[in-house]
Amino acid sequence: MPASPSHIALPVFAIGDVHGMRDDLARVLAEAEAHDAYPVLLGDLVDKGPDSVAVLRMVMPRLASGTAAMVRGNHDERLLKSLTRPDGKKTKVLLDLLAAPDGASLVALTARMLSAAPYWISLPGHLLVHGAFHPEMLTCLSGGAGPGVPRKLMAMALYGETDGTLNAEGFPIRTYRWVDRIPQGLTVIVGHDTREMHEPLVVENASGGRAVFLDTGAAKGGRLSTWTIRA
Ligand SMILES: [Mn+2]
Repeated sequence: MPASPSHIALPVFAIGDVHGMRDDLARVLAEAEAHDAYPVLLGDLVDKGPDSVAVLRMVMPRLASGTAAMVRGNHDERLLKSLTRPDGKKTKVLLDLLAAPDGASLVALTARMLSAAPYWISLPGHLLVHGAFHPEMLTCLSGGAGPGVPRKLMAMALYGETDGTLNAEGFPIRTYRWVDRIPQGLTVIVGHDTREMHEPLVVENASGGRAVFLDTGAAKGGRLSTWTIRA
């Protein structure tokens, strides 16, 4: 398994998809601090909820100082694209950022933060990724960050696993065959999919690998959940 990012110390507080829920994020960051735990956000910081800009303001200094980490979600990726392609579509979050008194610097700092965000983070016995796991994430020399991450793994990390078909609303149908490919002894923690409201869903496969679905529907009528990885 690739080495863990050296600045991340256990215990870790994995934090599900925040989706602009500023007050919920403030609460769980305070909880992490009270437990002396290191916060790792599972991605999708923005969109849906009331204040994505406040969420970015809360997360940025922590990431910059190395006192928190994040993996990249599809909503973060979409925002990054809208920040770095001036001729592209302006998302609501980009317009909100630009409307702030310090808009220009906020845009630059957000772009820097999101472009540095890895696609997954490996910790002892755990892998944290927004969408879905692929076994090659365990041996990929990129360690989950930077331009060396293969496209296939990027897509799994950001969007999860799909079977190429669409549902009645035109969205790709998500599949979970990847859960069966988690090796024994590994716990994969993902966001992205609201499998259960309120409490994380834990699924164990036949080999003893585990998936934890941590998105419990913050900004979608559920709550923001955390999962503690102990030393
Ligand atoms: Mn997502």
